[in-house]
Amino acid sequence: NEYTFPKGFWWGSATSATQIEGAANEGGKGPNIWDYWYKKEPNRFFENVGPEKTSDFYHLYKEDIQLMKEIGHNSFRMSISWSRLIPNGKGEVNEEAVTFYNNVINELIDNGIEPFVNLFHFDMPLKLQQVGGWENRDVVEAYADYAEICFRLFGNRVKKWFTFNEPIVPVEGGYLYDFHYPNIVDFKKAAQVAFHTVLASAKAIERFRKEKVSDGKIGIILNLTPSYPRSQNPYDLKASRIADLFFNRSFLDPAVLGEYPEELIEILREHGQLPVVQDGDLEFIKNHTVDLLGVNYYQPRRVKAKEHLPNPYSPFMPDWFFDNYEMPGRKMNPYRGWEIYEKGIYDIMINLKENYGNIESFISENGMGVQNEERFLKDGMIHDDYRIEFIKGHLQWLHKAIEEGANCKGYHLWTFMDNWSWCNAYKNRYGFVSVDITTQKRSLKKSALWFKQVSHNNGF
Ligand code: BGP
Repeated sequence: NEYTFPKGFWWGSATSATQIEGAANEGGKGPNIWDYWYKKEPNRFFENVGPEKTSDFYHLYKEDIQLMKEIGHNSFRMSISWSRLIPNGKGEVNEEAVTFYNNVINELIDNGIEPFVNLFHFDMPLKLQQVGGWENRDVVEAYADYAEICFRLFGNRVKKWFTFNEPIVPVEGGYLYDFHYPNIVDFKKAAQVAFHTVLASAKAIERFRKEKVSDGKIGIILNLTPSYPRSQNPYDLKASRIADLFFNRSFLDPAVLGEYPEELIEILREHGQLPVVQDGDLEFIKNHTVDLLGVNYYQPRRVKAKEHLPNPYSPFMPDWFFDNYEMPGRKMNPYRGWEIYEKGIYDIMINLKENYGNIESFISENGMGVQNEERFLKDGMIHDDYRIEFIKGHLQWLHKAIEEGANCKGYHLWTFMDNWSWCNAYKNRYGFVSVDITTQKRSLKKSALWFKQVSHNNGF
């Protein structure tokens, strides 16, 4: 090997319940916001493909776990669908769901694959959204109860838990930029929702530790988008620092350090945008930080100082403080449109090492979405050499960070198999395994065979 990773490195992939399970109206599952929104507006982004069937993991999980094993997974991230387990969000537990998740967890373990279980991946139970979702503090308590139920049911076998995946995305999508339900644009509500999810994560951690789920660990998964200024001039630097405060540190600091950055609080105070916080909340957050951090990394954020002052009568937005900057010559994913910047993964890891106590971490998502991937089909296999190059490029930088002391324990690709996604149905394909959505036939892509070798050799 030219690049060998630390012994026991976690090789695998990530998924989420709504995106892979299907069976949305089966097995006693209650609706979540995605089932509801799709039904209400099937043409919004969904192109008439909803989450009701997706890749049918609910029925095909055994076959899928065999494929995971075949391609060298030693770990796999899934999420529990809150509204499958507890159809109304609180109250009665659905026994069919308990059986399903027990079966999946046992099947993974029996095949030598460690389950990493996430409690919330964008999928608010509809009943709870109807009372305000994360805007409503009661939902924080309902979530803590749900978390505790999961720890009690599955904690004897699941040793890696995550309170949230990308909690900032429902804030941005649902309350700022109009791409998640309830598609409201209101910064003050966004700040409240963000605060309540940070608090909810801390409450789940409290329940976890009270439960003493043996030697398990609990973490959070954050999408970190390193913020790079156009230049070193003080205006660009400030713009970049503020973007970092809004989009990274608003969750990273309270989750890992237990404290919000002072400068962020000052900005919100100055503009009258602070959320409602009860006595004791900040101390509670301080006392319930994570053991483990999952990092989802797709692309950086490039930022420059504002060219025009924002209109003070327009609604307050993070974008008052910076403009996005398209760096000339940046490398783009030609099949989807996101920037590819492999070194970002290194910068994130070094930042965690230097400023976040070198917390135990892993890459919990990284991946390359490709539209119309069938065009790379040759002899029955998708030859996704671009994905192999993408993964390699990121792993090389990750390796360098580890050599320099970063405490990174693994790499999970987004995603195991092609699946339904929030705002593009089946358009962007990311999987190691391709899925024909009419027949549900699975086929390994070339990257899956390559990854099998990487996992087998613990490097490449
Ligand atoms: C992450 C989410 C995933 C997944 C991925 C790809 O932000 O955690 O759920 O969807 O992005 O994004 P997309 O499907 O929009 O291309």
